[in-house]
Amino acid sequence: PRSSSTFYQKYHRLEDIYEWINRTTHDNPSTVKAILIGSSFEKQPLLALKLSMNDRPDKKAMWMDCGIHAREWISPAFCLSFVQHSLSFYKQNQEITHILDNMDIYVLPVMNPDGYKHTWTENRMWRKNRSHTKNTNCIGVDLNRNFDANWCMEGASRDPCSETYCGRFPESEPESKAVADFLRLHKDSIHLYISIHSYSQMLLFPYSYTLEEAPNHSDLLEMAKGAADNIKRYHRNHYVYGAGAKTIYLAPGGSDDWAYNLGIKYSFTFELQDRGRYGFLLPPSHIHSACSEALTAVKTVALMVINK
Ligand code: ING
Ligand code: ZN
Repeated sequence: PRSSSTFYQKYHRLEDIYEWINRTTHDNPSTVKAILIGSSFEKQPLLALKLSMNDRPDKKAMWMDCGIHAREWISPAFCLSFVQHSLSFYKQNQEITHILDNMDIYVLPVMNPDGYKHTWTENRMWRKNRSHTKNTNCIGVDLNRNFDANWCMEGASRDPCSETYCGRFPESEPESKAVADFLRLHKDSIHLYISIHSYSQMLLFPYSYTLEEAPNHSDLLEMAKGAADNIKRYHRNHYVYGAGAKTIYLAPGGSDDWAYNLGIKYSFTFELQDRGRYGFLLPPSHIHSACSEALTAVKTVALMVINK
């Protein structure tokens, strides 16, 4: 059960994550709400949690999604541990208390439930969602190429069999459409967007679809550097940071670039552990350190956004 301390040191199948969402809302009725933002291609619910500790008017908010890519298991594991940390250490830890007093936090633990389920039952290395395309036997769209940000240009593929297939049109997929719709609806309050991936230990920010610098590049660079410096200082681990296109590769249609262009000026993609030894197959014994580092990064940028 969720109460045992080892829950957050393991990976969990989809049904167990839904059960965890249910329990978390029931155990914290005044501070946590589940929001159904849509449903997946296979009709699994897309459930986000809203953490809100007070009714202060005009409060800022942040959005964090995990599990866009099915095989990146450390990502949903982090969303769960982040919510657990927030609820356990509110009024205990000064930083998380300051963040929650000044921000509502939306967390989508599994953005690609169909793909995630598939990695537990059929193919551990599946990346895309599980949608069907006419006239091909190939399945799935890369949800992080399906957003309307220079959609399907260099760095994505029009081939439905490719791992970076961009889909038939921007937001063609119910999973990306649900997130985009939610962000459009809440864009006036959401000041910080974070998407959690693995692996490679990188703190990335816009743009990934072009080599041009974002208008507030120096702000984003300072925030990512602050996060990487804190990870180095508190966890003795190394994270590379920078604009996506220059740091990793050109990739159009990504969620962070799209959120940025929507007006969410602090927008990040964090690539968690490791740097390639285990890759997507990060052993459960590494979950704790990977999540601690990611927590440090999220706290660092959230505190900086509150003070802007
Ligand atoms: N990396 C990301 C990917 O979708 C990325 C890199 C970040 C692309 C931001 C676009 C925008 O390829 C992984 N590991 O998925
Ligand atoms: Zn990914």
